Amino acid sequence: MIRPQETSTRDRRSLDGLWSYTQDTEGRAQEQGWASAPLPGSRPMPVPASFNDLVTDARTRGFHGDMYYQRKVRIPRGWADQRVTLYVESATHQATVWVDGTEVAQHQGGYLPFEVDLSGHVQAGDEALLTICVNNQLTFQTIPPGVTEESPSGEKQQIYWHDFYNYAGLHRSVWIAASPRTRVEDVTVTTDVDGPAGVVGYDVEVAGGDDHEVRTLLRDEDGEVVATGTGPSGTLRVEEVQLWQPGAAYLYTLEVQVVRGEEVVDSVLQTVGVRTVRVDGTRFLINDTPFYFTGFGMHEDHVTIGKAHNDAMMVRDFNLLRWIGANSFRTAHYPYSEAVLDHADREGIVVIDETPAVGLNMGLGGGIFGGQGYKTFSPETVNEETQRVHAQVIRDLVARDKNHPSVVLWSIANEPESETPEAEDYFRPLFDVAREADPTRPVGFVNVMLAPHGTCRVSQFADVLMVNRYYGWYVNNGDLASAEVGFTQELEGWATEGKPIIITEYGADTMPGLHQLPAEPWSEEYQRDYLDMNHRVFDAIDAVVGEHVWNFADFATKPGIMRVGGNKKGAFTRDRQPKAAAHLLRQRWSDR
Ligand code: BDP
Repeated sequence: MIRPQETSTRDRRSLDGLWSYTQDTEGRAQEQGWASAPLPGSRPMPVPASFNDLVTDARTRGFHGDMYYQRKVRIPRGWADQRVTLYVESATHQATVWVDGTEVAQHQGGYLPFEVDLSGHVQAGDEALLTICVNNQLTFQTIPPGVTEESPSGEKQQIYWHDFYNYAGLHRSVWIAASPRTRVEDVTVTTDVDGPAGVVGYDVEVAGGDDHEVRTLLRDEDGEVVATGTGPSGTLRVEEVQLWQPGAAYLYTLEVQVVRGEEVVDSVLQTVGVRTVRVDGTRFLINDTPFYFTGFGMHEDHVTIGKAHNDAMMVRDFNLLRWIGANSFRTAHYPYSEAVLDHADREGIVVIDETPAVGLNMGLGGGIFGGQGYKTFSPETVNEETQRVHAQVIRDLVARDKNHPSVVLWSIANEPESETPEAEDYFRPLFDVAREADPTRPVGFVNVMLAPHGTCRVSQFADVLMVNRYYGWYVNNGDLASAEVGFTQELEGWATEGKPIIITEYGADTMPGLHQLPAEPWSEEYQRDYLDMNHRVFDAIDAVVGEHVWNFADFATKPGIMRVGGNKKGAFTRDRQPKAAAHLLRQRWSDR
């Protein structure tokens, strides 16, 4: 599918704003026909937003189940004879959609978009009642997984094994869009470099008719056409190409036209950054130049709006990345808004793109996340059906993000159980799925400290070793000298694998404003000393090609004895002001 866009043949309307919203606390929505009439007892709910932090009572905030969003939609009169679709960028985690009471779609997975063909359900010029039921429950067959348990007081509790609050709602924009019936349905772009020339490969899928041809035009940033092509697939050669480089983005625009004679039936625009990505031994090469990742694991997480996308917050975050000298980030632990990847493309920020497969590790329960006593992989827990859903999420992620030059590496899971034969069996085929979906980018997953070098059975499948390590925090807390010895030893082990290593997480919880000399855990001084120690370890090992501090900013988690108002490992506070460590990072990264 093609994201809604405005071109000479396409149009779109944002449905962002206030919707009506009701939680189905008693499970009566179906029998009472909520999808075909105004919602009972509704309250206004902004889209995009997480619902959780907008409300003031604990029960509503922590609700897990079906919640209904509703609004009226006027289909523009000019859209007659067009294919009218609904595009939902994110409904966390499941959605059912009705138009005037008729069910038109269901979708699984909270962080990737879906499109609904509304043909036959709406009329140009008319108004329709749009209802979306969003369900935020996690099960062993969802990605990420979770389970519902009954608490001693008889309340249902949502348990999950990931360390961020299970925000839910319509987190990103919702659109209605018009496109021609004979239309571009998908575009895949690949890029290569041949001396001073760039080679742009394209593959176009057309739907809704055969009596047409495909034409492509590639324009530079000044709008000059630099190459043209015909046919649904081919290559365009750009002499004296301007490469997309980390920190120096250059974006061409590919126009894909479906033509009948001289008539342009459909026109779609796709930005293109010409760059190559390759792993060579222990080096990670972008445009055949060794690249060292500096930056963060981030979260889509903000005060009040929770996991919603917001352009102002995004621009602030990217300005901070630039200020601190970061060249990259990982979309921990789920695909981010498409707007964020567009911005990374424009800003020349490199992205490790991660699926929402986080928390497939019951071994991490140990008091941090609750939910103890489960086996990770078993017929009753993470099983073949989960693996099928996981495979689909990988395909959907690649389908959505394949054309972003900023994305250089796929992470198919964060910290899963990886030291057991069951894990090996579960992950082997998923790496194949990723490589089949995208043969052009390296694939990896993020290894957890519970599966140190020599015990992990999944890293054999990865092109790049991504490891999260907390020497000096979760182990050797307060004893940085021992942490340095332990971490060095382990990394020396990983370095013998002959693959590039990215430290995808290292960090120490820090209360902003807490100062202690000599430094002790939780103080701003300790966070600095901790980072310094880690950097000494990385600098001594050639195979280390990147460092992503955990986390960019403090973020919300569910309550727990390890969390004080959320996770405090941010280099920035949750309202995006620097802790002392941010200045240290700025010095280190700006000097590189
Ligand atoms: C790792 C997880 C990350 C957590 C972090 C932490 O990948 O999501 O937030 O540790 O404990 O286990 O701070």
